[in-house]
Amino acid sequence: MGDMSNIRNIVILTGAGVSAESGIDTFRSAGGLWENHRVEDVATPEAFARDPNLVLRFYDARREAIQTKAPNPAHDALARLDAGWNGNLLLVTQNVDDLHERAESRRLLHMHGEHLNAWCSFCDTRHRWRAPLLDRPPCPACGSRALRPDIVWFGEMPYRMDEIYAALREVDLFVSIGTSGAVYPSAGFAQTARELGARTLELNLEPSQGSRMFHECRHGPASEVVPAWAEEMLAG
Ligand code: BV8
Repeated sequence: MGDMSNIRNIVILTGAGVSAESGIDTFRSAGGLWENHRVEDVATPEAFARDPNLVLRFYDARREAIQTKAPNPAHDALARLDAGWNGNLLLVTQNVDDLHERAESRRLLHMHGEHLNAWCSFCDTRHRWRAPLLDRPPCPACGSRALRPDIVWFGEMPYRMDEIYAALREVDLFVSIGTSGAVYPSAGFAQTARELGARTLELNLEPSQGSRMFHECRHGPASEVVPAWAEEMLAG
């Protein structure tokens, strides 16, 4: 990892690979298919407008499934690092499961939304939601039947981008964990960090589409490579 003494501000980006060993399917290992639909064809506002029941069934199934899963050693190691790191640390996850929260990461944001939230497209309120949305339950705030998954679909603006870029401007070490580097703008963060002079590290099962952007890559299952890296950082 080279000279780590001057690392103070860390930004970590996680993707589906950090949840894979918890039993949550990644997008592209399963060929990105769900009932013969590509995720890019279901996770869009157009798909929701065209066939809302198909999209709601897709998200109801995944919302239910994540509630049967548990954090793995990678989530736990990231939470330990969050608790023990004296500098700035921001965990930006692309994942819409709640495993980082359940591992007790605190300095965390979901740039692509959360399965366990419902968003009312009529009154723009968000509600913690564990049940299905297929039967179009009424919004707790306005009573309309306009609840949708609180998920950033393709073509929609990811959440809290201003906070992410503010953190990237100060970053000393950018770490990408368990993501294929297939989707933007998240896939561009490593280049942004590198251009700003930060060190960049990839922890992934295998080389990603963006591996060449990283000063260092460590390949292996997240449950092994992430705890090893987190302990190294905490050992200073
Ligand atoms: C936007 C929520 C603009 C949905 C998601 C052409 C060129 C470039 C870009 C585009 C283009 N056409 C369109 C775009 C933009 C588009 C995009 O990038 N498309 C891609 C497909 C080309 N992006 C968008 O639309 C974004 N919005 O650009 O808005 C805009 C501007 C102004 C105003 C308004 C709008 C929005 C993107 C967000 C989409 N939503 N998720 C849901 O979850 O249902 S994306 C979804 O896929 C995930 O959230 C994640 O972000 C993304 C990538 O998935 P990964 O997490 O990386 O998972 P993947 O399966 O791909 O990889 C897993 C990795 O883990 C692998 O590398 C594997 O090796 C590794 N792994 C597996 N097991 C393990 C492991 N690693 C360690 N241990 C293991 N055990």
